[in-house]
Amino acid sequence: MVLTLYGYPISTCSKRVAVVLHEKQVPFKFVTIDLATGEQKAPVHLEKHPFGETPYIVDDDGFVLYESRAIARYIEEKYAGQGTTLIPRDLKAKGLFEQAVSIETANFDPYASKAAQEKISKPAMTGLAPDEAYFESQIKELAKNLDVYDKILSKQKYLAGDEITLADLFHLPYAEALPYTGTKVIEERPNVARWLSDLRARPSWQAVKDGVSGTA
Ligand SMILES: N[C@@H](CCC(=O)N[C@@H](CS)C(=O)NCC(=O)O)C(=O)O
Repeated sequence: MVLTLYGYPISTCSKRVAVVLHEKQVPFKFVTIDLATGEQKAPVHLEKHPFGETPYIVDDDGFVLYESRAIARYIEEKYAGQGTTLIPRDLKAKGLFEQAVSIETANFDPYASKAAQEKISKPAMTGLAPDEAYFESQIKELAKNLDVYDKILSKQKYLAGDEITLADLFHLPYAEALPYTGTKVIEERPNVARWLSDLRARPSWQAVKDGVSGTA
């Protein structure tokens, strides 16, 4: 048996897990849960993910885990000696990694995800026009935070130092989506732009950015 990732090919959270599986060179099966028809709320999936969301994994021994960032950490620790090292082992480097993870969750994801959902997912899923004022309010907050990112990234290659970590990869799904909203918050900040262009060029991201598929 191999690890199975249950998700939706173009969903940001499924891509967040898949990019890590590629970095760690872990073969996986991919099972599509059709978000467009609400399949994630079917009892068979609620049994595994009680919040009725995607993604979740069923590991080769039957172990079930949901929440994309928790899955990413589990994969990194299970396959610590394989592929790219994505969580530092040294105490202080690990502290800086945890700091970077918190920055992504507190200062990037809430604004980037709401902006992308308003401008891209809402019209695509409901046919409703985006609320431009709401979109702009999210971009304004994000821009303030990205100014700080730009300073941090003027001194180091990645968010936790000079080595790539999960904290960097966690940004990729919404960083990829943002330019499609028409915003220039990334390209207007040279160090942020350099950092993301480096991450987006990685073979792991190239393999999943247009849609996740299994490798086993
Ligand atoms: N914090 C969760 C978020 C999960 C989530 O929002 N998943 C979305 C796809 S990106 C989903 O399944 N939406 C369908 C729904 O909520 O019904 C994670 O990172 O895994």
